Amino acid sequence: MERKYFQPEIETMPREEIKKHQLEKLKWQVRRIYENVPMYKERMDDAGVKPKDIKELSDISKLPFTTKQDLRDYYPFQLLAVHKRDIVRIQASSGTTGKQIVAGYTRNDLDQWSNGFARQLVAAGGDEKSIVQVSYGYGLFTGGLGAHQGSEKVGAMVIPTSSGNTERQIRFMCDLGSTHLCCTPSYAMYLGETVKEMGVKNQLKLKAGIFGAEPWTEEMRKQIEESLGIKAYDIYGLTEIMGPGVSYECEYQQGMHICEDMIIPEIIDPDTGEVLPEGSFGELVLSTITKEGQPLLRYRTRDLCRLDYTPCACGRTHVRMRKPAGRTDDMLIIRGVNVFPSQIEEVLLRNSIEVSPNYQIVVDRVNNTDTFDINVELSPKFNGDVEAEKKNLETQLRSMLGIGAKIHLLRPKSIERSEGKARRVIDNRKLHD
Ligand code: DLL
Repeated sequence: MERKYFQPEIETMPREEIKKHQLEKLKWQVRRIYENVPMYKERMDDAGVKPKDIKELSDISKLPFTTKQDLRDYYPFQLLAVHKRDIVRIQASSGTTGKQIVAGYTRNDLDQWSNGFARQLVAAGGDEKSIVQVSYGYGLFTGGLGAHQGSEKVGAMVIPTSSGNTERQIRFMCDLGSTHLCCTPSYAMYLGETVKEMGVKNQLKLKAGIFGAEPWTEEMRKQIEESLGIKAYDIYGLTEIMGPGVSYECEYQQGMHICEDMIIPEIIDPDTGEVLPEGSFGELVLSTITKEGQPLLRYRTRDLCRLDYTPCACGRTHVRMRKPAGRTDDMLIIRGVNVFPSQIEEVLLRNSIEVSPNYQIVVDRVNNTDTFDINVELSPKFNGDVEAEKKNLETQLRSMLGIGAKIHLLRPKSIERSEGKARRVIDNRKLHD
């Protein structure tokens, strides 16, 4: 019989029990952090809050926030709550701006993280007979090793191809009969494109894909599913908390279940820091309540989403987060208007017969005015009027964004493909600051 959950007793735990478990772990975590991490002790003292003040779950809002800047300021080991010798792995993220940040994991932390990913693989129909091709990059980025160790935990056969060397990837996929593919959605799009060119779609044994690490739209999901003949699942995570597996989709795909036995989520107003009522849209804040190595309290992810506490048909009781709509720091402000790359992607994918979803946004400032250009590839089948298509896209974008952008339609394959996270935005304004 097909396995439904990886850890049924945890994944379907009644909500009252989840809350009890969370309160117990939160008290434990706050106490040890206060005793072992000087930054937190100082901040809690400044805020006049002691570990004994955490009496119920809502007391979490008394605790100070943690930001990415803190991870930079206390780089590399000053936020560890254990001795360095207990750390068995370092993962890091460079980001597009700023200094490196690192995250240290104990053996137990790695085991828990593996459980997070394993829950996703099983939810995506995986089991010990599955053949999982991991095409996320291996190394300091958490995608490769996270998917790898989680799949091994399920007992699947893992093919650690990492990203790149696309035709060879696809040969392996056909020859070894990979059933599950793990990579970024942009790389999945590229793989789908190459499968088509190689004419090998009928040789694939793929059933499902586990894609994350960057925002992607429902339209992109449809294209990937179509090109590879699979069901595509969304997985979320971040280096600072744990890589892929912080949250994951079940077969109903109505948001990603957050591993609430390990993490307490909150939604705050990104401007005021105030906790918002259930169901509100805002910034996701995460507290790691079981992590030993580098636990974080109220970490501001910068990701914007909504939490959904309504029951899920899959039987899992852990809260679902809606697909992050963007990041507070990804948001572009162009001529005073807030623009998220995901809005542009949505328009392009709506027009997928005429254009491909490969695009790049270029923003600059000329004579104190922002310029806003979007390079888009025409689809290989396009045989219409280029000028008319350009006008059509410009009109749709104006109505979506509220400001005008200049569209440049390019020949197919002229924008560089991504093997990891796609780089969609080139903001030249920063260079002049
Ligand atoms: O991207 C971890 C990961 C690897 C997740 C593989 C999923 C799969 P970072 O490089 O630290 O870690 O980037 C974290 O990526 O704060 C989000 O802004 C974004 N992100 C991650 N997953 C998703 C997703 C990994 N499913 C940052 N949808 C996060 C939208 C995502 N954005």
